Amino acid sequence: MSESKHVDAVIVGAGFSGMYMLYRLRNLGMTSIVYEAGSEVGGTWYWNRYPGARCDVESMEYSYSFSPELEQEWEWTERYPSQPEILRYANHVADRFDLRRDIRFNTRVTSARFDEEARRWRVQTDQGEEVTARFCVMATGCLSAPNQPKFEGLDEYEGDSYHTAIWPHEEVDFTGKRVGIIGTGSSAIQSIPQIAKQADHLYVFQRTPNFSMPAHNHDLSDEFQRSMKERYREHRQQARESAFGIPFEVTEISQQPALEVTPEERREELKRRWATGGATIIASFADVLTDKEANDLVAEFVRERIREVVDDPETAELLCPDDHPIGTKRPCVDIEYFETYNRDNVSLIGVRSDPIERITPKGVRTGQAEFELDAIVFAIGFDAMTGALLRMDIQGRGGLTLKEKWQDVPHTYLGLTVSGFPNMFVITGPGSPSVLSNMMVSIEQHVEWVSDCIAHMNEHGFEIIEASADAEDEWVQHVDAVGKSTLYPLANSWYMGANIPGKPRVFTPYIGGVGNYRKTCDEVAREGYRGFELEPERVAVS
Ligand code: NA7
Repeated sequence: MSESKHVDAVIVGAGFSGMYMLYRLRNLGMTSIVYEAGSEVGGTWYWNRYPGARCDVESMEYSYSFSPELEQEWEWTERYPSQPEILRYANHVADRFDLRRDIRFNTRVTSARFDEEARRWRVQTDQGEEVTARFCVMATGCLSAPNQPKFEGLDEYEGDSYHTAIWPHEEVDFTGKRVGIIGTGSSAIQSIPQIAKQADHLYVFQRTPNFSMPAHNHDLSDEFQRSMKERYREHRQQARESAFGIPFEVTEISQQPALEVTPEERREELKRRWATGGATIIASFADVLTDKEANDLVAEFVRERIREVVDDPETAELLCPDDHPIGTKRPCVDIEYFETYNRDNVSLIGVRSDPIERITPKGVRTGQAEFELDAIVFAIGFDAMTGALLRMDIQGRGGLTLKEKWQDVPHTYLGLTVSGFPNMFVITGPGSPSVLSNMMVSIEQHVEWVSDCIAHMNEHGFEIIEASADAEDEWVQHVDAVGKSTLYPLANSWYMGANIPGKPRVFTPYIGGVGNYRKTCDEVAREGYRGFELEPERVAVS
């Protein structure tokens, strides 16, 4: 092991969070090292290169706002940006702000331990590097620890297998192949129409059907971009103050309860939202996410659309979601997903009634049938929100590990900090709006809050900041109470940790709204970092 080096901050991850954190800390005159497991920047958009991968937030919203020059000069091409375009953007940002010189690629952080005596984090990597740092910023992403397939017999499978979240860099050609895809979450819903166009036959193994709305994706006209750029500042401000990090003019969250309008008015509104495309239908009435009756009306409208599009009534019924309120699992946004089931070369296999028993050398076996496949695509999601953090050995005061601390509930204060883990920050951590929002807006808010906090500490001679246990408990209770006031806990979703066996069942993100959350964070800072303990620098004794 080489002699350990010291920096002001270690940042784990070079996605949009890590890159901006590096930029901000550099502006404070601080030294940082960013460790990145991938060979390039981009995080989520570096790994998830499966066919059809695309963001479900519109491109002109899903971008950094911190640099007016960047936002004016960058040209987006489509309403919803494709993965290659977002990755190009991430690379452009890295070049434009000369970020790469502080990023160590192909390097995974294995452990981060707080040395109480030295008041430093000791960080180790899988490349044998060790570095000490005053601050440790976890910019590890919410959907970055893939859920690994655990099917019996997988080792003996003779065909090719892929995971949507670890897609190869070279092109995968399914031409002439019998392909199986397991899962019907967002990744599958985006890739199925694309794979179906190539494969000889595509078998979709669906356990739980999902709600999906048409993207109505299209090229962006120069005129639209120009007019948007003229009012970008105001637009961004609206996004920051909104519920989901998307400007009101785009989401238009209705203030009206669904049952307070006539059935005709309700239908008109739902039709209008459906025609607009994207997940806006969830915001069609004020109570869609809080009142089951209101939710049922919207859900039934979407089921009707599925029955309208899919020719075979049995397939259509199997595709109709029935086990969770609409919006309580991340709504999917698709391009011709349901239409794809009208192709002759696509078969939907319901594995809720007839579960997958094992993978055989030749394919997939359910209780009732065997499917011979040349390739299997696992679109089975992620150990979301806490997975990427818990696969590192993170130790705070007294050797307490984050795994122990989060055994029952992922305790955080504001989703940003953890009591017992001084000078460690988590970007878009559990207990913050993160995945319930436009991630770019939440990332910028967190990074700015953290860098302002560090600037405050430097200015006032504080060496250590740590969330108090009381403030943390109060926050955890608040996140839980707000979650329970909605329909979200009714779904077996990855928001609830329900997709990973043994994971605690708690509603992990904060649904209080991006704008309200920002106000709380700003208040905390204004009140001298309420709920935090700040320790001054130690005076050297000669
Ligand atoms: P998701 O949304 O977690 O979807 C995973 C899918 O895989 C889902 O349909 C699961 O069915 C299915 N799955 C998982 N394990 C199995 C097994 N063992 N057998 C059959 N089916 C299985 O992940 P995505 O990658 O699609 O999307 C994650 C987020 O990324 C998305 O919400 C966007 O925000 C971006 P289940 O529902 O558990 O029955």
